[in-house]
Amino acid sequence: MRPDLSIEIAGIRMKNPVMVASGTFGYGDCMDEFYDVSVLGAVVVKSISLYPMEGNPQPRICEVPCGMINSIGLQNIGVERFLKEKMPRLKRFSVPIVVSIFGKTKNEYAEVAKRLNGVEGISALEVNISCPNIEKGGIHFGNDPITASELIEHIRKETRLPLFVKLPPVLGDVKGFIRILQESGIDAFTIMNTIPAMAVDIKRRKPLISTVTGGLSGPALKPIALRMVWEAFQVSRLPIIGVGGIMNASDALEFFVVGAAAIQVGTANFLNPMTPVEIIEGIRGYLIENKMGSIRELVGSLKI
Ligand code: RRO
Repeated sequence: MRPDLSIEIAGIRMKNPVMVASGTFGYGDCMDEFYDVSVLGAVVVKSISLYPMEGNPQPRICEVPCGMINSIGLQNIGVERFLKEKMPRLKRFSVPIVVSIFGKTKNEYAEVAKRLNGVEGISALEVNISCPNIEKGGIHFGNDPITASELIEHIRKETRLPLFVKLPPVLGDVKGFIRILQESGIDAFTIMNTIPAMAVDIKRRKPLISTVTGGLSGPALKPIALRMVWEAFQVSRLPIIGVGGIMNASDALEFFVVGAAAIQVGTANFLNPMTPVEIIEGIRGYLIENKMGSIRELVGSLKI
């Protein structure tokens, strides 16, 4: 018998627990050249702000031995153009669309949420309180659980859509953060964003990206993200979406075992766009081999 890969998060039914992470799939414009996007559990689009943003100057991406560093700086077309130019095509994918939202202020986040509320084809919002590459907003809301909760309560007033919150990686007290934030009206945690990092060109003695520091992603993140998901799982009554350095099915399986209800594939999309599809097949194979009827049996099954 084929195992059941389907899950439900915040009332959203997904065929399987494999999503693509924000910023690694754009607005889905060219990914359907590689595969039928409707095989995915869900798509998270690049963070959208109230007004268009140009992003940071080049160079804004560099490779490092264990992954890559980016400083895109929230480049996006703004909520109005997103709705007019991108949503009509995205909703035809017949896959849940999660829109990542960003603001420089509480009111900006809330305004973006308001404009996305009730739009056909949008299943949830992922509140990005963890972008490491901007001077205002983003990470400044993610450093402390009280500030983050106030932001969520503000956004909650403007939308009936389920809210995922994407956390930063550097939290002193993960359990304390989760305990407070889960009372704010959110529906799921996305753990985690990139880690502030840098790289240097020693010939020129210059940073490899224009903003000096950026966000590290890729394989280096996996052990850190796993530990965060595991700690969050101990105290969370909400589902956890695990993300960080997932390059193959085996990486993804580790996240389910430590408590993730779903996962997101990020940097791996740049290396091999087929990764999410291969991961779905790999998870299915593992469940068959281990005689498990459902992915849900695996979640939080770590033996200590
Ligand atoms: O655009 C970015 O520079 C960016 C964002 Br919004 C984010 O959430 N995480 C990241 O590594 N880069």
